[in-house]
Amino acid sequence: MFESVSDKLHQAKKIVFVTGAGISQESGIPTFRGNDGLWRKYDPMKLATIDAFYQDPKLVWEWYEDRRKNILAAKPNAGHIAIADLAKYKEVWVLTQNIDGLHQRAGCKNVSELHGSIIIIKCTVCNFKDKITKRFSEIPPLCKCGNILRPDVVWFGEPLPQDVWGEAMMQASLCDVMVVAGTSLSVSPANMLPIYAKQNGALIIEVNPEETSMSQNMDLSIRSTSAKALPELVSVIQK
Ligand code: BJW
Ligand code: ZN
Repeated sequence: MFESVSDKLHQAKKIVFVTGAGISQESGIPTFRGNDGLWRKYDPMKLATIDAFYQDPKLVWEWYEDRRKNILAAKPNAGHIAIADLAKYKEVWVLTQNIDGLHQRAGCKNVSELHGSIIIIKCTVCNFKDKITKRFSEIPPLCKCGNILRPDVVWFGEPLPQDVWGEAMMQASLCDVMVVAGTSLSVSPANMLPIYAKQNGALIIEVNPEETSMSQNMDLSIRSTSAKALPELVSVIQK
């Protein structure tokens, strides 16, 4: 799959992965778009905006509690593990749109969570923020200060955490190779990252069973799943 770019992969000093829901699909976590995607069943504007949250916090929280249960029971797959293995002997950075924490659970250290984390819960009013894995007995859960808690994720119309986005732009601009895996690249500003990498002359590889809006701009498109393709990418570098 990757033989045509093996020299560039070997020479690369910094490899950045931009990942999306597709990389966790083989861990049993549904994607958003496409035939089996969450947005086929649910309206994003009723679940993934701050207005929707304040309009019906119970509905939004029930959706998140279901997803938290599934995500906390899920395990990293061969795609997550391959990236973590590569990081043992190459400079690797992961810029993920995922909120599931599976890259970190696979052992990856340099992970920027562009859209936050479903495991971190924060208060809508005070500074409370903590990792909480237990199920909440009351929905919506309340903070000690009396206000509603929310998952520390980025909803539509909300800015990405400034420090995380700053780091992501820098990593994308400095890499020699960018691997874009399991994302439709339909959400901004994350979909700008391959453009920053390209502007810096990086080699850009896409791993996705389907074509995306940026496939034409890729140096190589691998039409396969990430759990199949990413271990192969790592073995080409190891040879
Ligand atoms: C596989 C596979 C396998 C399958 N192996 N591959 C008009 C109105 C309002 C807003 C906007 C607008 N136009 C543009 C915007 C901006 C908006 C946006 O981009 N909207 C577009 C949808 C149009 N963006 C935002 O609002 C962002 N914020 C922002 O811009 O702030 C600006 C601002 C500045 C200052 C002040 C205020 C604001 C925030 C975006 C937040 C996105 N949030 C979500 C939910 C997170 C929480 C949660 O999960 O509950 O993030 S939406 C959802 O989409 C989630 C994902 O991270 C994100 C990206 O999806 P992803 O990962 O690409 O998944 P899919 O499903 O799209 O694709 C999966 C891919 O995998 C497919 O290609 C498959 O083929 C592939 N695949 N199996 C490999 N096994
Ligand atoms: Zn509070």
